[in-house]
Amino acid sequence: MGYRVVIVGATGNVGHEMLNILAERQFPVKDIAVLASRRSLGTEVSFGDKTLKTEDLDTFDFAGWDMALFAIGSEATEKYAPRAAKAGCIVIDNSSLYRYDPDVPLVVPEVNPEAVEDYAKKNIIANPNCSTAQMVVALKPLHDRARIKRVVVSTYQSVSGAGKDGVDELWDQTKSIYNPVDNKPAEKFTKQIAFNVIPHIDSFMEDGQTKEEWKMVVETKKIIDPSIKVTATCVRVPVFVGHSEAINIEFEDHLDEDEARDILREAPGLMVIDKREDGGYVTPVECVGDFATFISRIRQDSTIENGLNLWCVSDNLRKGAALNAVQIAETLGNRVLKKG
Ligand code: 11C
Repeated sequence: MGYRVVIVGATGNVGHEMLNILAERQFPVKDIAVLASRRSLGTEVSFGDKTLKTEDLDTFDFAGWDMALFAIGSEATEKYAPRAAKAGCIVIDNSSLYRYDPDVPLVVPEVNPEAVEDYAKKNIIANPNCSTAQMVVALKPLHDRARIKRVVVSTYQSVSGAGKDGVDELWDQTKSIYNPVDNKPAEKFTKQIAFNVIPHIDSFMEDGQTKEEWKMVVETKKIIDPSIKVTATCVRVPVFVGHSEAINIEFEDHLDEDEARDILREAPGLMVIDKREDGGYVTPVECVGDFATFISRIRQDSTIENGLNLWCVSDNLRKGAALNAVQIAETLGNRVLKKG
């Protein structure tokens, strides 16, 4: 028993975390293949106490494999995911390519686990954007109790969301900023990221929103409820790992802060740390490597009839990407494939 699992993009940040999490959660793996582009071919990666050699994505035969966790960009996904899906291997895709396709379920297992059962039209299941994943885990139990009308969210997103180049740019700029000889100009980001914040993630759309902001709107609707209105401002901050969000929620029904705190404490995937004292909240450096999404600063918004504010922090490489993908694999196993 167990699953034959492929990791596509095993040498990247997210692929690496997928391997760690499969091992940490003791996912029932029967066989595992780790794939990379020709450029990284032969690179070794760790899986538990094993060392695996990457194989060539271009020539790999997906037939006979149960599922493939894709952690490569949209362009490469477009080339390889249909090939895997056609060969009967279910694709769990971390890119944005299929998220908005009505024939592809977009799944956060704490929120809409039943949606994995709709995988068969394309043999593909999509993983949401990191900033959406952590927010919907917090919103769903509150929506079930008091019906959310509108969400206003501001994000504080770490540089690892932009990949290894983003992490390197923050590191290099931070080291060099007071040394004019060695000054590192902005390359990955559009402005200096060290000791700064940038109100721009992904490309601009015609209406002035960025694509990252738009993703939070449409993905929340697809995962929870199309009637929820969302407006977002997404900001890059000089933090290596961990996205933070200040979320303002307007409900149809009254929900007081104590009941909201109790609901969030009981909800799957969440950890409430909310003491009204110095340090009684979670910051991104404390969430790194954790599975939970942390909720702090729960309080009434007295400027509207039924409003709450909260602070939400999560490891964007985990809940925002690799952990959610592995949870989808677990859900698919438990609900559909049943080989675990
Ligand atoms: C960031 N949220 O922090 C992005 C990274 O659609 O999967 C993930 C982009 C995506 O830059």
